[in-house]
Amino acid sequence: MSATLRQEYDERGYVIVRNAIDAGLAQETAEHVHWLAKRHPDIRPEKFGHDMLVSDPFMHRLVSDDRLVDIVEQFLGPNIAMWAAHYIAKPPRHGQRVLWHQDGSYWPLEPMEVTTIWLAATESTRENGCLRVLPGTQNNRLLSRREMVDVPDGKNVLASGIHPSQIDDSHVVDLELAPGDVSLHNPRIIHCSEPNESEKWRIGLTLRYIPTSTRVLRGSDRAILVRGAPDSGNDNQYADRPTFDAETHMPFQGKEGWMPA
Ligand SMILES: O=C(O)CCC(=O)C(=O)O
Repeated sequence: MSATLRQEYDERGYVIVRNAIDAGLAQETAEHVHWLAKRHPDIRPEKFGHDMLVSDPFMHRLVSDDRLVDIVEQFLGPNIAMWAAHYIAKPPRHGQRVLWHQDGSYWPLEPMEVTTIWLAATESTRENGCLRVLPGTQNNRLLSRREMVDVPDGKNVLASGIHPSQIDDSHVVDLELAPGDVSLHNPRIIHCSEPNESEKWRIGLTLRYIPTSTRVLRGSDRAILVRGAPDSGNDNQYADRPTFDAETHMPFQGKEGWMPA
């Protein structure tokens, strides 16, 4: 384990890993969003969530990529599942904002042992609404949903957030990333992102990795086992390995490995 990576993550609540995956795979990830957008014109691309992705061979291929799993193994140990994937893909000019929040406020996990990988499929900059974090707030108490405010105005990816009066953003950090870079963040760190009013897409993929010993309290959730074994101490559910089908899935490099033998 890179001691610096862990130290930075523990001190600041986030860390950036440059070139975590190659440009070709980042490009395929962006293409996946455009492919999904054609199939689901009724769903905003900031909301391409886990249910749409959990049986998709490209998503299984991506989240199981050794380069990503090797990173999270340093935080989570040898038995790892990816419990929730979500594309937050902000289209040019009218991409939605994400209000200030702590991820753990929303999650049915016990204990809250989880590391997010935020994967940049395109450039993610201040201009197009990159992720913004408040370093050090990973040491704050996790707020409950009742302590947050609802903002159901249709302009936000999440319809709730921490009340602005509770936010001191004087030390905010913009996590500007290039395609293929990732950032990792702690489930307690306070973070947000601004709308995308630029001419460019901002495509990010959030991947929530857990040790298989973390109990998923919502029985309907299916995680993707990416390394090691399930834990006998819980009955977490796992998705089957999907089979590539040209009618229903986006073609991708290596799809042959996902076809029947
Ligand atoms: O992608 C974004 O803009 C926000 C991501 C986020 O809130 C998260 O990863 O929890």
